Amino acid sequence: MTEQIQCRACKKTNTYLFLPLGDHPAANAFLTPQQLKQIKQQEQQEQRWPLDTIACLDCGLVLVKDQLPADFFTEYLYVPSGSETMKRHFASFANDIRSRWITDKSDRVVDIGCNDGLLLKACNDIGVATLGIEPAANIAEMARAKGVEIFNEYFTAESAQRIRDKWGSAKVITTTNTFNHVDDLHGFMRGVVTLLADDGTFIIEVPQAITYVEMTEFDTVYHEHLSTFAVKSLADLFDFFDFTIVDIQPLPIHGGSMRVSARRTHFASKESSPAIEWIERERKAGLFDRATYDAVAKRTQKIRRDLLALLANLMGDGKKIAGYGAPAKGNTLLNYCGIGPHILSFLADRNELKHGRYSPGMHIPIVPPDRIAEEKPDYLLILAWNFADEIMEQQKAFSAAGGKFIVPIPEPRIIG
Ligand code: JHZ
Repeated sequence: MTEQIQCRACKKTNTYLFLPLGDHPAANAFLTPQQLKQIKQQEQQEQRWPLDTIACLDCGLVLVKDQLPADFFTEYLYVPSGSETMKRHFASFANDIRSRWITDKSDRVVDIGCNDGLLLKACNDIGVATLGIEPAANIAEMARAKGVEIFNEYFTAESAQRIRDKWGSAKVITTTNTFNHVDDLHGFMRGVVTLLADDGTFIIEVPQAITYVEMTEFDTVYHEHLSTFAVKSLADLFDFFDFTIVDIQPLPIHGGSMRVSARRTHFASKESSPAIEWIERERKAGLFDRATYDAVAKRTQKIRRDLLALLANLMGDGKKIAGYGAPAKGNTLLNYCGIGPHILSFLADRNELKHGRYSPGMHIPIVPPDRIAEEKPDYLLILAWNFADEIMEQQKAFSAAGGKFIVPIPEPRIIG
């Protein structure tokens, strides 16, 4: 199982294909009833691509090589606003930006991949000027409805110049959970170099490779999530552009993320960069060793075996099981484990954009959470396990009535 490809962060070719998860459809391609009918009539499956998880043994980037065709999504169904955790997270991030990096009333924060504008609305509310960059038309409209100014195109080295010509340079560029969707990281960084003010700060939030490894978060990899970053991957990438990491904050969201701030090296000191200590931690955690990834692959296979055995036992006892959450990562897990509507009668999710649709590949119906009280399943498999606490808190009535939860990651367990 070796395949040498070039790492999209450090550009080296010391890569190791350690976890082939099989052929998967696009994780966010929830099917409409018409699309599902068409697939069934033609006795076809939706389009699939190999989901091969690869590690760069030089910088610790965990990456997927195969990608969806350009412009695959004309509309995007993920919005962060359905979660109270995310609302609190972005409100606190907005305050952090204002207190640490904004020095003048005219300073502007540009958020690349601003989705429905949750972060920028929080910035606007505390008097910080903003601009959102969002190529997906449907969610760009949601951001506009919150009063956020939007540039409705992809961010590239070329569009960065047009943005700068129209709005001026950015004092802060943020990008939360977008960097991990970008194939051409070097092109993206050229855009950052063009748009960022000389004394500006570039802040990204991304899932961390170290928690991917330690918690066996195999499901967070899908064709849109092309990269899970180590601090070393970012430090190596920024080095090409003469940027230095000046701050790293670990974040609990999305199962373990980090907020990394970088500035032009002449505004920062390489010698005192927090990256040095973090990279040492990553080395100790085995992020640059083949054996670490062999162990992740083994633990992933064990999760599949244990979860399927647990669900089979419950069904054998006549228990009714449904899923809670229809996150993208849930579709990696469902397709990898082969868990379909014969096991989970529905997936309850608060995101209205997903209601009435079917999960890609496994074709489980997505319904509003009210259905839990109507159908009274005995168990809820929490696919959005990164929000398990918030979800269990909301579903107190379900547990009070005797319902139990199954959390699949880092190993399947029953709660309640
Ligand atoms: P959630 C997304 O991944 C998509 P996903 C994207 N690819 C990305 O980069 C990562 O985030 C970081 C629902 N829910 O956020 C809402 C409830 O129903 O873990 C969501 O559909 N009730 C852009 O899709 C899903 O669960 C609730 O109370 O894996 C959570 O999806 C809560 C809290 C959530 O991300």
